[in-house]
Amino acid sequence: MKRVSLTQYLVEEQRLNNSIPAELRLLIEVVARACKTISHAVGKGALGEVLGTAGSENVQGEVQKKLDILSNEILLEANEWGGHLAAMASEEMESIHPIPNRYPMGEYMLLFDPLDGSSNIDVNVSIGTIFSVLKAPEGMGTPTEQDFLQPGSKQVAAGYAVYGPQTVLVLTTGNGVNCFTLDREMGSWVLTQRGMQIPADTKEFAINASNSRHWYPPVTRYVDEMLAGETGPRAKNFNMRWIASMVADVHRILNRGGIFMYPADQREPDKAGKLRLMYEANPMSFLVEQAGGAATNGKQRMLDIQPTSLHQRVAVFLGSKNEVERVTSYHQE
Ligand code: P6P
Repeated sequence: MKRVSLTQYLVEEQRLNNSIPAELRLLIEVVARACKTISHAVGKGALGEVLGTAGSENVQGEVQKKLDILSNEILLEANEWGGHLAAMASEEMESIHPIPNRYPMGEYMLLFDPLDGSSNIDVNVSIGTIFSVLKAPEGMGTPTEQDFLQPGSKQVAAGYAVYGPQTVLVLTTGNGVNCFTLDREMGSWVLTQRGMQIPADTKEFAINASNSRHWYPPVTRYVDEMLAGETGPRAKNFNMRWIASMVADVHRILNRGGIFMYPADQREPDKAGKLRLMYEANPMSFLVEQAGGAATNGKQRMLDIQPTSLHQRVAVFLGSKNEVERVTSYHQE
């Protein structure tokens, strides 16, 4: 098959769908280059003296790994000078990161979880980067947190990189989902899957079952029915996977279907689960919908949620459409 690079894909997409203005194309290529750099650092493992904790906590109160901070810095430095961004926001930073005055401001805003799945870093399990792109509001002055608080339906691009046996970049700009594999010898991203589609039905579910005693009844009912297998109300057997890296679980679902769940539970109802809306749930939900799947917080479509704060958490149900609709319907009863 003729190799199509990320650049060629983006140029052709712009020509065909006029959906990737030059500045957005530059942004995507800069983020992709930063993911290559992160992949290189991650790949060194213990040889790179980048494993272990950094002795600090992030805004979530989570212990930061050295690679969390390094990945965040790589993304900030890569994106500051290009003139395509007005500001950035990251899981690893309390407040937004405006573009320094010495650089021109652009019309896009980038949000990211620089290294998702941190608990897996030191044990060599796949981790990744998640990113989301919004347009800066018309007439915006100095960017504020409020300018970021747009529903996920306003995203103009979203993607993730998985640093695993292969390094892949999965991307949507609103015209389907495509996967690029890093050719490490050439240092280039090569298109390896066009138009990824999630089957509407599945036999695989992903949830951290150690939290089951804290779940609300709709989730307990939904999971118990699957555990009952072919003799139960679903009349089929299900399999379970939980990698504890959202990027890896979502990548599996984009490739072969499944449902990913991180529900709100009774320990901290106000926090509504663990995952963050702006730079985890929204970009993944955009990708999943573009691949024919569905994504809700158990009550409403994820991409319709009006954010109220930059680091707000949300319950997440995403993947095979028929399963997401079923578990969401249980929440309505
Ligand atoms: P738990 C990783 O820390 C993360 O944010 C997601 O990537 C992952 O799906 C989830 O948390 C894992 O959470 O509670 O199973 O460790």
